[in-house]
Amino acid sequence: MAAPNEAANKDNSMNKPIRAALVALVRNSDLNGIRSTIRQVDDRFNRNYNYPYILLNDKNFTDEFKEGIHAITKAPVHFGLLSDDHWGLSPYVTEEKVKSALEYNKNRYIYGGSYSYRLMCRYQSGFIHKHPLLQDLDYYWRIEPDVNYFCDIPYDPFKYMRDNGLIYGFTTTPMEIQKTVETLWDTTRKWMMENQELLPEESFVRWVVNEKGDYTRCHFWSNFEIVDLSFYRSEAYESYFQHLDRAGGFFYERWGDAPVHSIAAAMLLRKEQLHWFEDIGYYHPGLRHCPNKPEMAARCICGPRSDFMYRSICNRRFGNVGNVPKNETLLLAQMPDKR
Ligand SMILES: Nc1nc2c(ncn2[C@@H]2O[C@H](COP(=O)(O)OP(=O)(O)OP(=O)(O)O)[C@@H](O)[C@H]2O)c(=O)[nH]1
Ligand SMILES: [Mg+2]
Repeated sequence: MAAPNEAANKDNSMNKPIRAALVALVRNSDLNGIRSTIRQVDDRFNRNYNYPYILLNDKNFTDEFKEGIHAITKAPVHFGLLSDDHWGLSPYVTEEKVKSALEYNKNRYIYGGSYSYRLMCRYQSGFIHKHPLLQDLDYYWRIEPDVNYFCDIPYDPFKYMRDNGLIYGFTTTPMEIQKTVETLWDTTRKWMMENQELLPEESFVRWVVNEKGDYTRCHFWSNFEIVDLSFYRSEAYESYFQHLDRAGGFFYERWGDAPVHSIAAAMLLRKEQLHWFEDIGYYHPGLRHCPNKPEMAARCICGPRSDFMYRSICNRRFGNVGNVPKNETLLLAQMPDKR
């Protein structure tokens, strides 16, 4: 049993206000889409809490944009501009090679030829948590334009994360398109071998690598994520991001922030620190999750018929695999990805 003082401290920290915000990277042209999202987040959850919204852009937000946002929510809103050293070409790649990679990939997969999409993925992987507007936050909840929140959320997910020692929360778990991440796992393996002291004693890495050493491409779809930001600020995460950036795959391939965040979470955290918000019904173009448990479904306006998560191979894998000790992780890291 905890000593009385410890118990009092614990109670105190449980009741302390949470430094958290809903954060989106958006363009001025996303005004309608992000208004729709904010309205739903307010209706479903935030009208009871008034967590601030932080909207970030690589260009100055227009007055029309700012007015449009203030008109839809009474929560505080902060508008931020990205700095040039965060939004741009990686210093480790050459323009010529990037140009030919975009040309080569333009018809191979969605956004294969898009330069700005790659800037966005690199930014969300390595820089968003360093924006000055996020520096005092303990948690962020990422939102995007044109998504739907189907269910009332009658509690505070940030508090739920904190009170349960959770680091990463998600709603959907798709499988990444192979061609966008051809060398991501081999690059990751290299980092693990070179930075063994940064690996935890136990991790959930088996979610992203199978027993043969092949990358499963399972990832948390990061257009929704609730994260304890100390994770992205950690030495291990930063070292991993720098290693990926040096390898050039954000530009030469199309490494997304979703597989990057997810590999990092699986490799550096334990299963108990990850949480599926099954009760948060969610839609982003392409995938839809609608809870089927009666007590959850009662709070939702969707039907579970075309739900993704109850058929998702990666969600099943999330349930089936457990933590592995570091020596096993290192054995897996020595196996080349044969796919
Ligand atoms: N400021 C800014 N935001 C961007 C840019 N590109 C994408 N974003 C934002 O980054 C987030 C992810 O971009 P999306 O285009 O939604 O990428 P996605 O979710 O992979 O794909 P779709 O939703 O299918 O287009 C969204 O919040 C976008 O508004 C950009 O060039 N500038
Ligand atoms: Mg999107």
